[in-house]
Amino acid sequence: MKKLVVMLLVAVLLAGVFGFTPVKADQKVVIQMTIGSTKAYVNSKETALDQPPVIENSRTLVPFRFIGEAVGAKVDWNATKKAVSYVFGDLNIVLTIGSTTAIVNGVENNLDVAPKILSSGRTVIPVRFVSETMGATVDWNSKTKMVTVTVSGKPVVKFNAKAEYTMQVNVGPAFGWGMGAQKWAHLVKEKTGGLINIKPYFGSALLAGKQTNWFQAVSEGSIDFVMDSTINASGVVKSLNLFSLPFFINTYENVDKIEKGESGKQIISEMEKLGVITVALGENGFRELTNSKKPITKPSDMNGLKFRVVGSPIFVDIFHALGADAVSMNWGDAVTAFQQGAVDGQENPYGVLLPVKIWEYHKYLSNWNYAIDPLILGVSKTTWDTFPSYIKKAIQDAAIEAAEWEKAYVRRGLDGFISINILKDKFNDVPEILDQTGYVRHQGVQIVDLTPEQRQAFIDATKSVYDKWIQTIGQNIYDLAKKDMGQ
Ligand code: X2X
Repeated sequence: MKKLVVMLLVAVLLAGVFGFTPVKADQKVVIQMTIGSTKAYVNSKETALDQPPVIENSRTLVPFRFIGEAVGAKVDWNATKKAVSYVFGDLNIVLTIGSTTAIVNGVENNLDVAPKILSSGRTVIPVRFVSETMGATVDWNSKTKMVTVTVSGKPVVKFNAKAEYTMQVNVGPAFGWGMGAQKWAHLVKEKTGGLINIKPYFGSALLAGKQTNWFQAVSEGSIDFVMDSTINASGVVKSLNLFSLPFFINTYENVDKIEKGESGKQIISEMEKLGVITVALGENGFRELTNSKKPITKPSDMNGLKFRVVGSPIFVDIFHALGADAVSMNWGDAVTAFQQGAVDGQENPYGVLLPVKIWEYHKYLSNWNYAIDPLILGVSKTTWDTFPSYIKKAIQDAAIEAAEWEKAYVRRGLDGFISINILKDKFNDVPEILDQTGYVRHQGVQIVDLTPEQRQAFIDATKSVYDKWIQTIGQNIYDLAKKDMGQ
């Protein structure tokens, strides 16, 4: 009886303070708050805040206790640690004053803005992070400066991770690309407190070496993660052939502009519709031409030579347009073909030429930068949809970091000092070989740098490829890419 009276009293008190009855985790709740206003609404019922919401670093901060209790979470304040905690269903969120690290079920998440104690003496926290982590949606009306949090009423379900998640990688672990894949897996593990364990399968081991099958496997969900080339997916995602259009994207600035631009966004959203979520982009690199027969300075030098290309039809068209013979082959078979002289040449970036020791097979290299292949750091949508938002965030943050390192690693020495400085300043990494071109030359390879006139002859010879392939890529994507590059 006494207990009941106390409980009733508490309920009355709460209702008095907050003007509403706290809700349960499985109820639908709509909370509206406006910047600078102490009037808030919970399911249309007006209530007073003792501290109005504020904006900092483009993020809305709201009183910590109010939002937690309005959503229906249990809220706690630890004065010693200066930490706010929310318990909502199976979820446990801890935010610390002044810290941009939030801990969600033991997993670290980065915040754009740290919780703080305002001059009013009230603690405020980033509303979007807390609400979205609890599964609510957040709307921001920039006109009225009102933020609306809608809790859907879906109960929070504890996340059960698989013991192992698979990752497709076409090359081996010693390539910059392979090291990038390991870095991504490692960072995901670290950022998720060991919960998400990704195992890279090198050499397309899960695809029996058939590198051009990865997109299909990832989109179907038979492989969870991928760090692989756009070339190997371009048979399915036709717009990816943009990167293989001969002599179209000829500088690192241009590839960066496309990746960040509208054309890049469209290609990524096309892949998402097909079931592959791109969380970051790495790079294989500008593909250069090598062979065992002679220096190549003009298209006619390629007559009668047979080149190994990837099993992506645009490459066969390009080599035929240049008057050469081309044979499609998986990477797994290519090195044997170089060894046995079954082909005279091939094309691949420095990031592949060095670890494969191309000088053991080919003594001639032409720097012609004719195509580039970004690497997609992707997740199967089937797998992605099983992750709570805080896990998704950890996976994406890890991918962005791994891709930045990988891109700088494969570009090092090929873009002046830009990438060398990124490696050194951001990653405290000084690789042994900094001058990749010089290193290959030092191994006895004769390197041709095409003059602008020589390059023009290759461009002229491959014009016919444009007529056919712009249709396949999509005129719209092609036009957007030109715009992105400022052409
Ligand atoms: O097969 C190739 O040439 C490689 C390693 O560059 C790709 O996977 C596209």
